[in-house]
Amino acid sequence: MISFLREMKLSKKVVLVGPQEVGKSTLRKWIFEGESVIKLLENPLEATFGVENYSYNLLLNNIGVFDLAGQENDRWFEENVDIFNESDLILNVLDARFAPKILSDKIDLALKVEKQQAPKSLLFFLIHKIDLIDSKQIEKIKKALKDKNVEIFYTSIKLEYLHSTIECFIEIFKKSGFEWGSKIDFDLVKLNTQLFHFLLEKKVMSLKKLEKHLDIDKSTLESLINPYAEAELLNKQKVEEETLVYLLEKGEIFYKKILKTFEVDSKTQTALITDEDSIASYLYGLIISDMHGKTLISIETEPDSLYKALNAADNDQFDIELIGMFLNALQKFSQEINVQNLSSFRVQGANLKISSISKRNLTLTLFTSPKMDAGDLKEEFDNLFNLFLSKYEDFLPAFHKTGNVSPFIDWIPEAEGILKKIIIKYKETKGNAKIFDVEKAKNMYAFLNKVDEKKFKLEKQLQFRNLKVKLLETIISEDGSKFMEMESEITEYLTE
Ligand SMILES: Nc1nc2c(ncn2[C@@H]2O[C@H](COP(=O)(O)OP(=O)(O)OP(=O)(O)O)[C@@H](O)[C@H]2O)c(=O)[nH]1
Ligand SMILES: [Mg+2]
Repeated sequence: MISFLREMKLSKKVVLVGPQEVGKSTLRKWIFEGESVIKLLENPLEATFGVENYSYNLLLNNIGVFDLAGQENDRWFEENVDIFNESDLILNVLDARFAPKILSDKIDLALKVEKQQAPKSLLFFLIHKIDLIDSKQIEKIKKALKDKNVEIFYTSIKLEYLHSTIECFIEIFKKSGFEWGSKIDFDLVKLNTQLFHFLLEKKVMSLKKLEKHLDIDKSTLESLINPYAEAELLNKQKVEEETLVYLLEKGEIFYKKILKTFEVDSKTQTALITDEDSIASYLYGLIISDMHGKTLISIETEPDSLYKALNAADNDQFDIELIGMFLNALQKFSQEINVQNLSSFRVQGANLKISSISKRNLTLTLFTSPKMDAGDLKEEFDNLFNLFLSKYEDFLPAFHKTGNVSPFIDWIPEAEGILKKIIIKYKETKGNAKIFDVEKAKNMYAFLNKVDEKKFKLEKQLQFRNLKVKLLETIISEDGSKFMEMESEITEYLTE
């Protein structure tokens, strides 16, 4: 199941299509391999034959790129339309010098084929080589295409256009959800909340209807529902030919409380934490729970900090147990969830971040303020979790049998001390690093592209290209700390 989801979500199919010599392979080489644009313009690539497949890793995504031959463009849109099947992203590259009418026809044809073959795919058009036309012609094209319901980017790899072309690709990748894994979590959280939402609204739904409404297949739906059924939050019942699903009272309470729990608006929340720079203003606390959602231990960074943060929305019967259960249901789908932003819970005013790590059937869940990026401290929290696991190694089997959590309480003072140290260190190193200057990074990326790599030895050329691809990744993911790490290395090239 997990590998299925990984495959489904993390491996993306990208198709580059368009007439011959429009610049498809050039764009691929530049974006995914970091090849110098100067070189690509001076020494053109050979024409592509048939389809060339490449596999790239951008951020956490494994991206399969299908670079299609322009010579066979008619074939891709007529006989061999299957090439588009299951695409996540289709980039249709067109030459800016084409007459508006030709551009318009090509767009219509691509839209038609996409609708038939890959309705779930994103389709973007790149009107490329705009360096070869003047601004009047661009305006003409824009005017001619203004009624098309499509997204069009105007690009060129000539230096003076590079900055805006980079912007285009960042937007394309962001829109395509090529992120560092948060996409998978977003979908999972949404799936779980939608399930409850539909059941609450409709009272009873058949498996078939749920499949359709949630837009997932049968086995995914089963894996989604079964943990909740086991926990007696919902029930499945076979009636004649159909299996009906409905929420049990416990499930209804569970969902309503979860929603309420996350309805923490920013005003209430900041009011909770009096000292803006206190440990609890970064990390409210953590809980460790088992695969059934039972809490082994919860640790707060200040008295009641976690309780207050979770309980701000006048939810007096708050039960920490519920959170673990919900998160553990999500865990059935992914080894490590990282719910970046709780707006994905379809709850307004959410102002709380949750990240989890799973090990040996247990889950450690962190509750942080939005100003903190728990991802930066992954290693530290990993170590903390390992410490817990080794400390209680002998006791865990007994816990699984009896559910007795009392021995874990002894660990609280030590864990609190470690959490304090982690946050103090985070605050120190964070400094100005957290403010990620996207503009600066983009400018650097544009500058790097101007560096004539021919002056480097081959080995250094490769390092340099790699650096460019990495920099693009940090820009897309807005990863400030990674950028800081790379900054001096980049500056070295810029001053050389
Ligand atoms: N002026 C200009 N030329 C470009 C630009 N991008 C690519 N080229 C040139 O366009 C030519 C064709 O590039 P390719 O990437 O091989 O084109 P393709 O679309 O892959 O062509 P096929 O493989 O035949 O389908 C090369 O000479 C590139 O240097 C650009 O932005 N401006
Ligand atoms: Mg090509």
